Amino acid sequence: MKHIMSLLLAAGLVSTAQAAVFQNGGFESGDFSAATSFDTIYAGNSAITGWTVVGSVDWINQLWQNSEGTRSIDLNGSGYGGMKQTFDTVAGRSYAVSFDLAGNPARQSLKTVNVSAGNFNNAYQFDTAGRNFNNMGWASHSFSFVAQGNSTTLSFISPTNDDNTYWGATLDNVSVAVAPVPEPETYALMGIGLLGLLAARRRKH
Ligand SMILES: [Ca+2]
Ligand SMILES: [Ca+2]
Repeated sequence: MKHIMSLLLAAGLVSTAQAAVFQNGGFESGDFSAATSFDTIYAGNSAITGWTVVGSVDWINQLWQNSEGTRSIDLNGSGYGGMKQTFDTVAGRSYAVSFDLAGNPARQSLKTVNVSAGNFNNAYQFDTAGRNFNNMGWASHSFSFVAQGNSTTLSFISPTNDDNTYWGATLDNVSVAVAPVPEPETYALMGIGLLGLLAARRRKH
């Protein structure tokens, strides 16, 4: 049996890789080291369950109003920063992502975050003017992407500039779900609509 298994492994017919599902989108779980209002986490530290830190971020613990639970992320810890997570996908399938965005109001300015996943890439902005720790003004965003392979990396990167270096865009409540596939009836209706359109165009000529 062992022999058969190793043959299958060698042939690439079975995989020993653990399935990685998207997790901890609200940044609630992990090894929070300090009983403080925030903990600066640097690249290479895997304290935040499921996530990879780019540069440095601040893991916020009740310092300000979160959009979900008691923790969230300041994407600029002490300089350039961001968060990435890689999870299993099916190539060619569409996924829906949603997230809540605000900004560290300790520096009033326009915050920017570059978001990418699969074939999707976009920059989002949040203006912290008039906001404070008790009134963060969290804004919900959503988008969909098409997976390019059997795993996808979702990333939120905050560029560094004078106003973002220590006080970045803030992130909470990230979710990833398989986007609903249109019902066959929808395709049929779309087809009929398209035929009608083509017929109408032909009549014009
Ligand atoms: Ca949270
Ligand atoms: Ca910070």
